[in-house]
Amino acid sequence: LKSAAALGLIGGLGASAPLFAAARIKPGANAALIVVDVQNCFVDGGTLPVKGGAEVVPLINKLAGSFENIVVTQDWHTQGHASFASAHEGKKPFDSTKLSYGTQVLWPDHCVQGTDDAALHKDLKLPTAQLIIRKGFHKDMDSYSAFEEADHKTATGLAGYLKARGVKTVFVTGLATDFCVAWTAMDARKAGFNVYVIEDATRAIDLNGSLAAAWKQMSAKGVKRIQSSDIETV
Ligand code: VGL
Ligand code: ZN
Repeated sequence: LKSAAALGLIGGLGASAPLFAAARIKPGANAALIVVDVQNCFVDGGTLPVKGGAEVVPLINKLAGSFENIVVTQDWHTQGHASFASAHEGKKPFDSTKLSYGTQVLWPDHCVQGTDDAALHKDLKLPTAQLIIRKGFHKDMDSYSAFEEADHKTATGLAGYLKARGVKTVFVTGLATDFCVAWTAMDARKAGFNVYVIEDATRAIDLNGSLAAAWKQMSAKGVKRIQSSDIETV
């Protein structure tokens, strides 16, 4: 028989309290929260709404209090951008096409530079965020990832910025889980960071099974999947 101590029965825990709480993650000075594309375009009323997109806002606002380093991204397209179906004769939104760098899903016109649609969600409160990375601004190339554009060569500079500031671990949140969040998380691994995706602080587009595929690819690359309750709040 195990001792009462080994069973966790010491210390006056009430019957309803868990004997051992799961260890929570305390992000340190070398951790950064990356908030991906929480913009009007990706919530209801926007041009490419993600189901439940606005629900991530209060969670991200709360998580922000646990991080010294916060980076925000904005999808920031030119008018007539190559990722827009409207730029391709005979194509409809959610069709695909081949571009110089590979297959490109075609989207409704969205997140055009300087429009209200491309602005950050008005309830996002990240007063301590230090950097906003805008991406997808080359007319002929998309950039789901905050680290590399779709040719997998053109850097955004984010890896260098984070490394120069001593960041070793990133926690990725925002929209959409299966596109910009997933590509950002996988490229962060490629750049050598420890990477967590905080699942409940993301929402997905889920186009033809893209969400399940994204989790599979992320997991294969060593991206860890956690919930916001796994982070110690301050
Ligand atoms: C995104 C599709 C097109 C995203 C951006 O933020 O996940 N998805 N542009
Ligand atoms: Zn886009």
